[in-house]
Amino acid sequence: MESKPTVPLTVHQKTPAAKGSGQNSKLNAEQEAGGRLKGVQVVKPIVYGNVAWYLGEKRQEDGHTHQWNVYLKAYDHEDMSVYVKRVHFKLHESYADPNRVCHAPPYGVTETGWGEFEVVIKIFFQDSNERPVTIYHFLKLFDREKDGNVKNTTVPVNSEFYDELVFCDPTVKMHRLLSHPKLSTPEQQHNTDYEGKKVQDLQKVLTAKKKVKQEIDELKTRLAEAKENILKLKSNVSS
Ligand code: SLL
Repeated sequence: MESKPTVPLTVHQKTPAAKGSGQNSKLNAEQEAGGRLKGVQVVKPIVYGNVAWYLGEKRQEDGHTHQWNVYLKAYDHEDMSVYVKRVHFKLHESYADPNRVCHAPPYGVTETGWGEFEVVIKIFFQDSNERPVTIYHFLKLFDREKDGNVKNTTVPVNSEFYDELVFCDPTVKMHRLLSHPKLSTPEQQHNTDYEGKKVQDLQKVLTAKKKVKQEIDELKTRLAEAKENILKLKSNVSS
């Protein structure tokens, strides 16, 4: 997912087409009964990942070499607790208490350790009728050379990803929470320059498009030449 191009970061909402008044009261009754809003989609951009720092040496007592923080946050710094009930972070079983739970932002775990592993991040919503969303994040402690060897560096290592929570046909309650006027959490810069990445990705797409067009043009020329050759050969054979 790391190389995934960034996508529009807005919340898209489609409201169902207005119905006649009779239909409307039926719709309201359905909604109040805990129905779902058919055709409505809400997108919430998120960022998750980890940062890790080398402790400077291998700790005598436990062999730990790094301190790290694994996190989940809103891309636009909104307070996710309006619609998120809690976030579970499941660590490697070598940790004494691998199941960590955050009931409020900042959603994250800070720990020390010696090895890399996959962290399972599970997001539970304020309306328990919305199924929890699970994200798998590989906790990165080491930067590697192209050949796979660990780089000897003391600068913090960061592995961060952009993604989106997409709510299709949300429940009425969930839709109300998702549409809540935004409250923000203390603004903190992301570790990745997503706006810069967006420009770079767009440039890459344009360059690739130009290359594909060039190749098509070359193939067209070769095809025309081949057709011409066939015609020549045919007329040679018949004469
Ligand atoms: C590895 N497959 O071998 C991985 C496992 C486990 C990481 C990594 C310390 C735990 C503790 C820790 O860093 N575990 O001492 O509580 O690289």
